[in-house]
Amino acid sequence: MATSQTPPTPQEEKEELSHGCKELLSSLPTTNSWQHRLYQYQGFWYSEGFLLGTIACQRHFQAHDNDLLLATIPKAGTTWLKALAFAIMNRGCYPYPQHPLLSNNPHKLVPFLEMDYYTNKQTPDLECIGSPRFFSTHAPYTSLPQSIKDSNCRIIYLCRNPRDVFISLWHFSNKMRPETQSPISLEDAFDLFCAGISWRGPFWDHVLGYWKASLKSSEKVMFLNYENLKREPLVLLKRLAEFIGCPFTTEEDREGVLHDILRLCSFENLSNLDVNKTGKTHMGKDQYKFENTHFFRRGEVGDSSNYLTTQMIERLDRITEEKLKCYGLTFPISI
Ligand code: PAP
Repeated sequence: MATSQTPPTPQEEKEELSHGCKELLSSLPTTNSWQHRLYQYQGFWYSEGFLLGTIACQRHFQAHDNDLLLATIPKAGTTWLKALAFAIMNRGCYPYPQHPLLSNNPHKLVPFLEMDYYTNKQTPDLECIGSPRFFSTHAPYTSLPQSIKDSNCRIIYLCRNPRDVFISLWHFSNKMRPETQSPISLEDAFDLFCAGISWRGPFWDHVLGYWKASLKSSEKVMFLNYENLKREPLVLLKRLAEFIGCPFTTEEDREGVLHDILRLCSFENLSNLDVNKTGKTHMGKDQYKFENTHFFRRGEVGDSSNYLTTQMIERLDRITEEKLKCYGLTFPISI
C-alpha cells in the first residue's frame, strides 16, 4: 500500500485498485452471456477490464474545459468516428504519405479513457498527451466522471440503428470468442440484446443518456448517427469540425481537403491498409488483443436485413419505438 509521501508504483496502484474493486465486483449482478463474463454496473453491462477502468475514471479523472471525448456504444462506428475526428484535428500536420492513419489503427490514435489510460492505473500521466486532450469512451453518460459533466469538455456521441449494431456485435463477438467455445447463435444473442444484455447495453438506455444530454446542452454534446454520416458525409464533416472548434476554411473547401479526409477515413481505404489487414490493437495493457481486421466488416447501413427475420426486426423495432420515440429519437433506416 502506498504512503502519502511516496507515489504508488504501477504494481501498487494495480493491487490497490483491484483490492478496492474486488468487493464491488463480487456484489454486482453477473452473467456469462456472449462468451464472456459481464458485470452489471449502474444499469449497464461491462466486461471486467472496461468496468475497472470506468470505475477508476469515475474516481480520478479530472476533465479540462478543452478536452474532447468521443463516445459510442460498441459497434456504432467508433473506429470511423475516431479516424474522422483525428483527421480533422490534425489536418495539415502531416504530408499525406506520412499520415498516422495510414500506419495506425484509429483505436491507437484515439485511445479509450477507461481502457488504455485507466486500466490498472489510478493516476495515468494525461498531461503528456498535449492540448486539447482527445479521448474516447464506451461508458454510458450516467457513468461518466462527474468532472466531465461539470466542465465545458465537449462530447461527440455517435449512435447507430440497433439492428445493425446488433448484427455487427454478433459477428464481432463470435470472432473474439475463445477457441474452446462454440459460436453464440444468432437467436440466443438476439434474445440477450433485446433483454438489454450486451456490451454497454441496454442499447436504448445508452443512446438515451447522450440524447437527453445533447438536448439539454447542444453546445456541449453533439449527437450524430452513423446512417446520416453515411448519407451526408460532407455536411456532417463540416459540422464535426465546427463543433471540435476547427472549422474548415473556404480555401480548404476549395482545395478539396474535406474530400481528402472523407477518402482517407473511408471504409474502403482504411480496411485495405496493411495495418488494418494484419495488425493487432492492444487495449488495457495487453488485457485485450484485437485483430484490426475485426473492426472492419461491411461498413454498410442495413446489412442486418441479411440476417434478421421479419419477426426479429419487428420485435427490435417495437422495443426501439417504445423506449425512444417519446423522446423524439428515431433511426433513419428502412429495410
Ligand atoms: P468498436 O466500438 O468495437 O470500436 P466500431 O468501430 O464501432 O467498433 O464498429 C465496427 C463497425 O463499424 C463495423 O460495422 P459492420 O459490422 O456493420 O460492418 C465496421 O465495418 C464499421 N466501420 C469501421 N470502419 C468504418 C468506416 N471507416 N466507415 C464506415 N463504417 C466503418
